[in-house]
Amino acid sequence: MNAVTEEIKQLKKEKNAVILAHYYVEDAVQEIADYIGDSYYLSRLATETTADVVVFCGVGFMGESAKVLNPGKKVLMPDMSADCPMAHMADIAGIEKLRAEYEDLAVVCYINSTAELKAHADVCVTSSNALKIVKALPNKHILFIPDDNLGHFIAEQVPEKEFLYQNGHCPVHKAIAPEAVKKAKQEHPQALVLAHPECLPEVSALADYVGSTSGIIDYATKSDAEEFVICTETGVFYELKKKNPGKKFYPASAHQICPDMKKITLEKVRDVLKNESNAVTVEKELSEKSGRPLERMLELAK
Ligand code: CIZ
Ligand code: SF4
Repeated sequence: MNAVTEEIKQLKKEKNAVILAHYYVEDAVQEIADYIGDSYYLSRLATETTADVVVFCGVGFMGESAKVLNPGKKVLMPDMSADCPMAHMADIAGIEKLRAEYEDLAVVCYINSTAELKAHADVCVTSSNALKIVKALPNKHILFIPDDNLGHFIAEQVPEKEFLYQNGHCPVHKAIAPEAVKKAKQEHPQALVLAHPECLPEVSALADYVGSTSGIIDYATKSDAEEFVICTETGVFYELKKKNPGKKFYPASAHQICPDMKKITLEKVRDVLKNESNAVTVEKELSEKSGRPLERMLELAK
């Protein structure tokens, strides 16, 4: 065990802290985490933990959601500049304009968004429960923010509703080109293609399975297949390989790396634990307003 890891272990005990890591962070950070998962699972975990301090190894919107769901907990972010560009990709004035135009509009906000955007939404969704929730809404018009690609993926399965978008996207998933996926399929003809719905519709159309990061890991683990082409951030390879040492995993392209997730290092985890710095704060009114669509999500997803 290296010195930094040893220090983190000590500090964790001293401060009664828990370390949560997203699937997309560096392997070394996933290795020292108490729990690894997707953003929603980790935010919920923060509610259940008896720890006094939660270190959230992920990007800004994740720490923010964890804080909104657990206002009494101290949530620390190893790097405050680790931010998801997609989480900001919607325009509040535009949302309000559309509300005035369409009387029955429902604003559906992917959980991968800032608290400010959530505060302007009617309901939040994750990639796993979006279909169920959109179907359960009485509204015909759905403004899906901020991720167009997830929106399109859901819209295809609910043809009776009309979807509107605001051009948001994840640059990492969007950069996975359908041509690269086709090439990877040719190179590995036995492999199944597993994709995240943040990918372009042309990529999802080529996939054998489309689902959340946890969905992809479960699918590969339960499958009889031996080889897989993975269309999401390559951080998931850590858990995929751990759960499936005998199986082979290939990225569809060389660029499936989220630069913001990779800002989290062991040294930064140690420093925030030591100094109890980088605590997430969400102002009370914003916390209440963004908490409402999250609660509605939990209600509708039951
Ligand atoms: O693209 C991301 O950042 C994802 C899939 C996050 C999450 O866990 O929902
Ligand atoms: Fe944001 Fe995409 Fe990075 Fe996820 S992978 S944090 S959606 S930029």
